[in-house]
Amino acid sequence: MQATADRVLRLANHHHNAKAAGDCRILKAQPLELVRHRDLESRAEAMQEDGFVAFPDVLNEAQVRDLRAKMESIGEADETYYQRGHYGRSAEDGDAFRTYNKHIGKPFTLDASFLQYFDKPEVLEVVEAIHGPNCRVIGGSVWVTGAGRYPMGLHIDYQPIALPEDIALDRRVHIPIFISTAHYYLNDMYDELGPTVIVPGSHRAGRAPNGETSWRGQEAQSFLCNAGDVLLFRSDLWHGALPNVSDERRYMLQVHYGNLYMDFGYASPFKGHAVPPEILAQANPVQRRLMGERAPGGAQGSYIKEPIRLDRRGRDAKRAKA
Ligand SMILES: O=C(O)CCC(=O)C(=O)O
Repeated sequence: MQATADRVLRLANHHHNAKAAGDCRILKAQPLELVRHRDLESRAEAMQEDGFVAFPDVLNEAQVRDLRAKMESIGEADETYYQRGHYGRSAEDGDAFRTYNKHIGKPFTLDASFLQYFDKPEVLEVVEAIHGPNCRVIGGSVWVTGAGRYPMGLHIDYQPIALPEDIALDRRVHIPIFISTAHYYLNDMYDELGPTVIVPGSHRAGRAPNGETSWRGQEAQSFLCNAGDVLLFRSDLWHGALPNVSDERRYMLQVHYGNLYMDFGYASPFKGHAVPPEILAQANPVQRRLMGERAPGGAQGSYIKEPIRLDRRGRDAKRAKA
């Protein structure tokens, strides 16, 4: 382990996303200056230009409190989620220094109350604008990370088309956003709590980071926000997280969206995957569509320009009327 001027840590091994050269961990970052995009058009444009958009106050204080309590209550006993190793402590410090890491995938298969985060209107309208009206929820997670959580190296989540940088930068080249992730933050974020870091615009690198901490002079910056705010970012944006050097737990909910053809069926009860019927019964028509339900007789290719709205009987409302 070697620290460079206390800002970067280089590790021989890492556990996250082996393909993305995550052996370089950022320890300190300047805070990102947040631009408040207020309408759909500028938010959708920010996803193309900057690779992310922030949504302030998606959840109010009571909703933050409820979601945190829900995150605490699901899963196994608390003790199950401690793992060996603690950032900033060596093996000589002994077993007392373990790190809490509760990461539960697809929480909406465990509890119907997680469905409501699929279709928060201001977030979903941007998701539909970038992925198309027949987009899908393709996964998600509850993620609670305690003191001592290691920094997460810069990486990308998904980038199917690698390009030489000069081509990726060419404005005539338009790479679709295949996957995006919404992060719901449930703490007021500060540097010591291990915020997400991003390199604005780095989706135009055309490749994953390779041990770098910046791209074309743009350093990774920390996303500091208030509890209840949401960050939506595209899967080819370089991102990671600072270490948690506070004594608090960080609470975050992830919802992964994809365009129609990124629907691996792994969230979809309609493709043989396990969302229990009692949970499905509580999903509204939009949430069902986001999980892959197809309106009977409804087309669903990427040529569809507006979402198919289901009527109360689960039919394509437009066709049923016609
Ligand atoms: O924990 C974070 O803030 C970043 C999460 C992340 O990079 C990921 O899930 O790929």
